[in-house]
Amino acid sequence: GGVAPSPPKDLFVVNSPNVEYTDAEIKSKYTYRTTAVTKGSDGKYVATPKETKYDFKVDRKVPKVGVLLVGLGGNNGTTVTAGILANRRGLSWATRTGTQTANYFGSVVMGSTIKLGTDEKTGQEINIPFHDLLPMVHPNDMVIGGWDISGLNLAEAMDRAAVLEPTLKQLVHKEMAAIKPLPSIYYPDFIAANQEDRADNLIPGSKACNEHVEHIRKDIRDFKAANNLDKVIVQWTANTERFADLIEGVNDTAENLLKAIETGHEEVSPSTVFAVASILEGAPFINGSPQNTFVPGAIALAEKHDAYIGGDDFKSGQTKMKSALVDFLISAGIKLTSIASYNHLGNNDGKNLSSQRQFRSKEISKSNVVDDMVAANSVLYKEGEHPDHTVVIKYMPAVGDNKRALDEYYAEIFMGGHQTISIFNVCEDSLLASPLIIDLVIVAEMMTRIQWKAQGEDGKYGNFHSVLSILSYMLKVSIHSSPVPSTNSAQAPLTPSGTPVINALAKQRAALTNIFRACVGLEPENDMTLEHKGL
Ligand code: NAI
Ligand code: DG6
Repeated sequence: GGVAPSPPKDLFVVNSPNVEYTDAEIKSKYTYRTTAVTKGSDGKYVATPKETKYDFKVDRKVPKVGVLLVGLGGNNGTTVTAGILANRRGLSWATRTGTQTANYFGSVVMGSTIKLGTDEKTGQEINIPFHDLLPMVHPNDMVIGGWDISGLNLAEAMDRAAVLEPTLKQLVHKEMAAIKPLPSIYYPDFIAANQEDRADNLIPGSKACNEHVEHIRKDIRDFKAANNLDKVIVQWTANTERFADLIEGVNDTAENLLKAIETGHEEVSPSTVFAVASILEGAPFINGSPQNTFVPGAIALAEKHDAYIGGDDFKSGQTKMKSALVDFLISAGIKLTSIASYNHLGNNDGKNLSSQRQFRSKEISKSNVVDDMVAANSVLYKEGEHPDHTVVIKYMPAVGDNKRALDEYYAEIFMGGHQTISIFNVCEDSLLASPLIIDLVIVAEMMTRIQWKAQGEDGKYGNFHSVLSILSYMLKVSIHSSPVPSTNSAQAPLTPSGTPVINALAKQRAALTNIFRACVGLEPENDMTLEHKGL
């Protein structure tokens, strides 16, 4: 299926000697300004402004892109597919409150704007759709497919998900019914036992093996050929798995991981098999669930093959609010002392998470999202001091996909006073996650078409690092290259190797917009507005 990609439209050009447009490329010369800090023998910091000059190169040809979702028949899989179909056809449907038209609300790429600059005459801000900053893929042009251990076609699966309005479901029924998920791999120990009754669409075998990797690689190739695609992106939106034990000699290096797959080691999860297959096939792989799919060996394999990976766990509601609110509180000089995060939901995700080991994966990813903001403020927090933080998830079938998240933020204010902020966040979980799935595809794909190098170096342009940390705005936990292996399965996400983790939402968005701006030779967005503060 699918339609031919839309031709790129340039909403703006950059008028600068540092930017060159050719039919095939946009090239920019960019000066990256940072501050290098050293500590003198007298204990004083010395801050030195530093400039590094880079050349960026963007491939302007928007490719025809296919998206393969693992877990296509789930709530997210069916919702994002129906949403794209509805947008592609410009559908409107009747609801209790009136006519609703398809949109991409909740997608940072499709729904938000960036400041291009200020109007020379009026001094007013000129804002443009984020999507127009670079020649990005349009979601309407994406071809969707994927795997599921449940064999329902997508019309039946969409009914089971109980997310979308019946009037909309009717309009997309025919196209949805024509999509049937490919059989998938199922290693029962990795997801909750309560999922067993939907596992009826399986590739034979219940542990990792080379045949499974090869089967999935062939699925990717076949999908690409059948739909005449330039590129395929694979995303895990299947059930949350338990953490895999990190074991030396098994999943610590690329070679050991491949050997562990070959010998059928029981600590290789289905999601890791999908990641390995995608890496070997050169298809970017994104993990939308919290488990440690990217064991050290998988990251090393991606680095070895110059393949792109991103993860972990879609950051859709409670955690997105948290990474904005905690940043606000601590940046405002307010001492946050505890966060109590409770939620209940009644969809299949909630059912799977009612099992302790799968809940533990989610608890870890939901908990480690404020550390950087706390560590950055030595005025409020002593070394090692941390707010209390607890995460509770309960399965409540009656509320379905309509997740309720209750958060209490308790903080110390001036002179021993206290502030309590209580948030009650109600949302259709899959309607929040679907636009993130789209953003992850668009941004990951865009990153495959950007190359860069330090100026003055004779060397060739290079790719961004395999681990696409730029995706972290959409994801809860950043994965890191070269992590330290451990044998403890209930650990925090992979240990960093010197790459600073940024959880603060505004900083993550700034990284996304400013890296894209650099590609067209524009300075980072700044809000100094000196032009309006004149003498
Ligand atoms: P879901 O349970 O409705 O869908 C998951 C699908 O994966 C099911 O259809 C299941 O049959 C399938 N599946 C399980 N194991 C599989 C395998 N090995 N291969 C292929 N398919 C497999 O869950 P939902 O709501 O769509 O969420 C999907 C994932 O995304 C969950 O892990 C959830 O925790 C995560 N997530 C969801 C967010 C949201 O807002 N909806 C946000 C953050 C993460
Ligand atoms: C309830 O915690 C179920 C989870 O799957 C979440 O809905 C999902 O991880 C979204 O997380 P958050 O914290 O961004 O709302």
